[in-house]
Amino acid sequence: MGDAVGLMRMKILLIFPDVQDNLDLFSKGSGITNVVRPILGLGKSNMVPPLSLLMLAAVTPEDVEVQILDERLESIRFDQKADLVGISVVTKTALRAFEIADQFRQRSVRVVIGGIHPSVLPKECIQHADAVVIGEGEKVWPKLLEDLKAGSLKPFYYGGHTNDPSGHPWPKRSALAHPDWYLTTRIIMASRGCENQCTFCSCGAALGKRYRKRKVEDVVKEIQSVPGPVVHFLDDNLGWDPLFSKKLLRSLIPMKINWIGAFNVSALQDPELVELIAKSGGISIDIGFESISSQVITEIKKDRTNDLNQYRPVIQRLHDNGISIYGNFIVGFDHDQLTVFQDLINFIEETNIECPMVNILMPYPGSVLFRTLERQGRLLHKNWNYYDDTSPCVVYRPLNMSPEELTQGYLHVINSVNITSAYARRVLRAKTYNFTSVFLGYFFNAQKNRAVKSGLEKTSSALQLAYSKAADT
Ligand code: B12
Ligand code: SF4
Repeated sequence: MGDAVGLMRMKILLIFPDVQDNLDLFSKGSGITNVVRPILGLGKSNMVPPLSLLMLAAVTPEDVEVQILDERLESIRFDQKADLVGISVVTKTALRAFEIADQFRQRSVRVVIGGIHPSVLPKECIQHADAVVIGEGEKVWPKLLEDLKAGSLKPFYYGGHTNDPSGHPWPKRSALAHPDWYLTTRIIMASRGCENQCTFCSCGAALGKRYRKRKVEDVVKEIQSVPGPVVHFLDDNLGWDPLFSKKLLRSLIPMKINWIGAFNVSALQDPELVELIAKSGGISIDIGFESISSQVITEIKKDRTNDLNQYRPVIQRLHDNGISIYGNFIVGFDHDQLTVFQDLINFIEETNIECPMVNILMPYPGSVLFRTLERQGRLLHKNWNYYDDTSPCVVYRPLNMSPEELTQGYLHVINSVNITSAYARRVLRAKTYNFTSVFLGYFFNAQKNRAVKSGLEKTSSALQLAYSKAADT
C-alpha cells in the first residue's frame, strides 16, 4: 500500500455513494417524475451534483485525470482502472461508502475518505481507507496527491475549517460524467460556516463555526458562467451578515435569474432584505423554524435567530412579496409533548407554508445532541443506515413519548401536510404563483410523502427492533 504511483498520468475516481436520498426531488422510481423527466430533458436525474467532489476536482493538479462518479445516477464498475478512489461521506451513506472502499481496496486500489462523517469519526473510517481527510479538502488534497505519488500517504490529513473560500477556484463541473442528468448544476456557495450553535445540528463539524464569505463579484461571475433554470445557493445561511447578503442580492438583480437559498428568521425580519430577495429573483426561501415552542427554541439554543413572535410576520412578508417557503421543523425534542404534531399541522395550515419539511429529530454525530444522548444512554443503536432525518425511524429514546408514538405522530403530520391537495390549498391562499417554485414545491411535497412511505417499508424491521429495545430498557 505504500508504493509510489508511477510516472503514467494518474487517474482519480471521486465517488458520491448512493442510498435512498429522500431530499432529492427526482430520485429513482417515482411514477410521475419518470414521466416528466424525459419531457424536461432531465434524463435519470437527481437534484444537484455533490459540491464537495466538484471542489476536490477543482484543486486537483492539471496533469491528473479526475472523474466524478455519482452512484445515485450510475453503477460503479469496480474493475475500472484508478490510482486512487476518493469517497465523500455523510453519516447516512457511511456503510455504503465502506462497502465501496472495501471492494476497491481488495483490488489494491488506494482509497481516501472525506466529508462530515469521517471528519467526526476518523478512527471508524480509517478501518476502510488508506487515508481520511478531516475537515475541508481544498488545502490538503494537493498535498495528499503529492504524498501518494511519493509513496508516503499518511493515514490522516487535517484540512481545518478556516480556509478563506475567496481563495478557492470554482467547482470543476466538467469533471461530472453526466451534468445534464441533474435538475441544475447551478449550485453556488457564497459563504461557508455558521456561527449559531444549535444543539441538534452538525453543520459546525462540516464547514466550521466561523462565517466566511467569498467576494460578491466572484460569486456573480460564477453564476454567469453556469447555465441552468434555477440557481441553488447551498450556504447554511445566506442571511448571517446582512451587509453581505444585501450586496449580493443587489448584484443579482440585473441578472434576471430565479434562485433558492436559506435564510434565518431574524434576517428576514428586515423588510428591505425581503424586498431585495424578491427583486433579485428569490423564488423560495429555506427557513429553519425547527419548533413553535419557546421552550424547545431555548432547549436547542436557537434563541439568537428564532423569535417565535416573528414567525407569522416574517412568513406573511415573504408571501406578500411572492416568495414561497420551505419551512424546516423537527419533532421529538425533550420539551415536545404528544400535542406537538397537531399543533404543527395547525400552524402550517394557518400560515400557508408551501413546503413544510417536518423531520424526526436526528442525532447526527458531530452534534451536541449526539454527545448528550450517548452520554445519557438514550441512543437505541448506531446503525448509520437509519441515521436519516427524513426517514420515519427513531434512533433514540424520546423523553415524553415512545419512539413508536413519535413515528406515528410524524406520519400523521406528513400525511396531513405533504399531500397534493393540502399543498395546492396553501399555494392558492399564499398566492405565490411563480411557475418554477410551484413546480418544485409540487415535487417536493409529493417526494416527501413518497419517500416517507417507502422509507417506512424499508425500515419497518429495524423499527421493530429499535422499539422493542426501547421497551426493554
Ligand atoms: C447543500 C446540502 C445538501 C443538498 C445537496 C447535497 C449534495 N448533493 O451535495 C441536499 C439538499 C440535496 C442535501 C441532501 C442531504 N443532506 Co445535506 N447538506 C447540505 C449542506 C447545507 C451543504 C453541503 C455542501 O455542499 N457543502 C459544500 C462542500 C464544499 O462541503 P463538504 O460537502 O463538507 O465537503 C468538503 C469537506 O467535507 C471535504 N470532503 C467532502 N467529501 C470529501 C471526500 C474526499 C475524498 C475528501 C478528500 C474530502 C472531502 O472537502 C470538501 C471541500 O472542502 C450541508 C451543511 C454543511 N454545512 O455542510 C448539509 C449536510 C451535509 N446534509 C446533511 C444531511 C443529513 C443530508 C441528507 C442525509 C438529508 C436526508 N435525510 O436525505 C441528504 C444526503 C445527501 C447525500 N447523499 O449526501 C447533514 C449531514 C449530517 C451528517 N452527519 O451526516 C448536513 C451536515 C446538514 C445537517 N443537518 O447537519 N444536502
Ligand atoms: S441549524 Fe442552521 S442556524 Fe443552527 S447551527 Fe445549523 S446551520 Fe446554523
